[in-house]
Amino acid sequence: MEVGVVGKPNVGKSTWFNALTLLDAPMAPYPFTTIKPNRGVAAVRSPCPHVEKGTPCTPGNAKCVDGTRWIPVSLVDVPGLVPGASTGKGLGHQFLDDLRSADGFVQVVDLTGGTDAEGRIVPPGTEDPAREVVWLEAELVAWIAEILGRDFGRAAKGVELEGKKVEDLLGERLTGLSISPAAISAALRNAPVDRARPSLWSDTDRVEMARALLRASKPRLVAANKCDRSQPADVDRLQGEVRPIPVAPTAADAELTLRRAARAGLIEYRPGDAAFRVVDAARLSGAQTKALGDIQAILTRWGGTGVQRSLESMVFDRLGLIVVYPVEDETHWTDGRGRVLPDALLVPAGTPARAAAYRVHTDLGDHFIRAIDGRTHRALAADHALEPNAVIRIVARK
Ligand SMILES: Nc1nc2c(ncn2[C@@H]2O[C@H](COP(=O)(O)OP(=O)(O)OP(=O)(O)O)[C@@H](O)[C@H]2O)c(=O)[nH]1
Ligand SMILES: [Mg+2]
Repeated sequence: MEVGVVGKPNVGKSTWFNALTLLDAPMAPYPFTTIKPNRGVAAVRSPCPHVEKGTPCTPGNAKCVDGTRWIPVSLVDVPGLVPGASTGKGLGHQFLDDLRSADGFVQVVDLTGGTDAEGRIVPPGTEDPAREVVWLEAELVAWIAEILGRDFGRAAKGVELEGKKVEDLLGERLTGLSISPAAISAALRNAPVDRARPSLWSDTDRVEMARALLRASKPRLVAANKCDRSQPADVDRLQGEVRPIPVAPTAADAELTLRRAARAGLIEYRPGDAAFRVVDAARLSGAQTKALGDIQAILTRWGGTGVQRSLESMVFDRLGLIVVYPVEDETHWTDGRGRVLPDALLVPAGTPARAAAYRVHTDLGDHFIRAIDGRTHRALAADHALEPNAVIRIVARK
C-alpha cells in the first residue's frame, strides 16, 4: 500500500512528506526542488485493542503510544507537475511512472493562490487552487491513456477476433499500476465508450477510458496547504469547486517544525494534536520561542496542522482501509512467542477472512480452514468480511 504525493511545483509536497516521515527530502521556495522521487514511511493512528484487553501489547511493525497504534504507510513524493507535462513540459512526466504502485494520490495545492502554474511565487490570490486540481487530473489521465497505448485499437481488434474480453487487454496493459480487476470493470461500466467494440475507440474514447480508470482506481484527496496564510472560507470555496474530491487544510511547514522540535526533545507533541508542551523554556532561543508561539496560534485557529489528519482521511476514508490484528492464540491475543498483538495490518474494509490469511502468509491462505474472532470466539468462514480492529486467529491445515 502506497500513497503518492502529487501537485504542481513549490506547493509544499516535500514539506508535507518530510513532516510525515521525518526524512530530509530537499525543500525550497522555488520550483523543481525535487527532481527525483522520495520514498518514505509515515504512520496512521488507530486505537490499540490492548486497552480493552487490559494487557500491554508487544508491537512489532506498528508502535503503540498511550493506547494508540501507529500503523506504517508508504509515501512517495514526486517532482512537481506542470500543465502540459504529458507532452514534455517542465520535467515532463517520465517520473509519473514512479507513481505506478501508488494506490491513491494526495494532491498538495497552495491554498493561498500564491504560486503560478509553474510554481513561481506570485502575489497571494493570483491563482485559483481549484484549477490545478482540474489540470492535474488531465495530466494523470493523459499518463494512463499513454500507458493504454496509442495502438490500443489495433490490439483490441486482435482481442475481438479471438473472442476475448476487453477486460483482459486492459488488465494486461495496466499491469503493475495497482488497478484491481474490479476497478477495471467499474471503469468500463462508467466510461462513455462502446464496450463491445474497443477496436473502434477513438483517441478521445481512450482518454475517457483512462479518466474512468483513474476515478475508479485511484482515490484522491486535496491537501490545501499553507493554510497558515489563508482563511477557513478559502477551504470552503475550494471544497465547493472540487467536489467530490475531499479537501483537508494543512500547514505542512508548521507540522514539520513541531515534529523536528519534538525529536530534538524541545517540546512534547503528538502529531494530530492541537497543542504541544515546551519541555524547558530556558533551552529555547528567542527566535524558537517566537516561532513556536506563531505555530500555537495556527494550531488553535485550525484545530491542529491537519497534516496527520489529512493522511488518515486518505487512508481510512478514501482508500477505505481498516486495521486487523492476526494472532495465534485467540484467548491471549498472542503469537507463537507470546507477544501480545504483535502485528497490525492495513486491509481494505470488507476483506474476507481468507484474504487476510493470505496477507499473513500464502500457506495460511492456501490451507485456510476458518478464522476465530478473538472477542466472541466464534468461527468465521473464509468469506466472512472482517470488522475494523478485528483480532483474529487463522486456523489452517498443517
Ligand atoms: N506558509 C507555508 N509555507 C509552506 C508550507 N509548506 C511548505 N511551505 C513552503 O513552500 C516552499 C516549497 O516547499 P517544498 O516542500 O519544497 O515544495 P514542493 O511542492 O515539494 O516543490 P517542488 O519539489 O519544487 O515541486 C518552501 O519554501 C516551504 O517552506 C506551509 O504549510 N505554509
Ligand atoms: Mg518537492
